[in-house]
Amino acid sequence: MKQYFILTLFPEMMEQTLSHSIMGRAQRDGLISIKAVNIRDYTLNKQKHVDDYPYGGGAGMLIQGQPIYDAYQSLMPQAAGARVVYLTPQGRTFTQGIAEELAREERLVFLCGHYEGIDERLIEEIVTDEISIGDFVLTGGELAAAAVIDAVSRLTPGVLGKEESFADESFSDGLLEYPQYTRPPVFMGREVPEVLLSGHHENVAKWRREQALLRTAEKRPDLLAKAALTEKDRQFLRGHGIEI
Ligand code: 4G1
Repeated sequence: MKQYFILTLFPEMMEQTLSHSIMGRAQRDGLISIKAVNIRDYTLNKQKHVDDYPYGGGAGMLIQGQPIYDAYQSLMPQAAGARVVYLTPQGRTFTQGIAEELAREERLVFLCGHYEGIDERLIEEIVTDEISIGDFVLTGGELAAAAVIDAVSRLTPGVLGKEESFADESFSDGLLEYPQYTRPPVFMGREVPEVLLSGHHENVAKWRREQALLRTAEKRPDLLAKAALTEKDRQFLRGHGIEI
């Protein structure tokens, strides 16, 4: 059982977000568990404030160290020794490789910031990993934590069914998906590529590989540079004037 502990001001948001589809099934199947702790439950003032002004002035507020630290301590001894992942724009950018690294852990603690972030001393004291899901502005770290938990859970044995995990393998070679079609054979005057209707499995596989290569070269050349390509793939791309 993979255990996730989340320190957040919005525990219901985390529980709800992660209760659907594959994540919901994984929890019901006892493959993963999610315990979201409300940082606000650990405030010591009667107004239940968790934030305060930054020393030195400036815009916005910060979550104080004390309620986060006490919320973290409430997870002991269950989460003792677990890595503590702080979702923050200053972290290393999340990748499938980092998901694979985190999937090896039995227990993970996630810390979600709000307002302008959290007191630096709390980061120094408990955080082991700083991760960002990308360069844009969010209201809080919750959606970032949900994205990381989803990606890591999919790598946990049993979480995906046979079909689902087969479909996932395509990303592992680092290419984009080939174009896909379902019924009907003609939609809005557009036909499904003939090869897919031919029943010729070898030709279908070849077409799909080539489409994945062309599509990745066109839309995400950065991925192509890192992809696991065969000599045949390289030859095909060269034949299409794509140098790698
Ligand atoms: C400066 C984005 C601030 C945002 C520069 C991706 C963003 C956590 C993430 C911000 C957050 C940039 C993330 C910004 C995030 C404190 C609470 C930080 C929300 C907060 C590019 C607000 N991946 N953002 N600041 O968005 O937590 O993980």
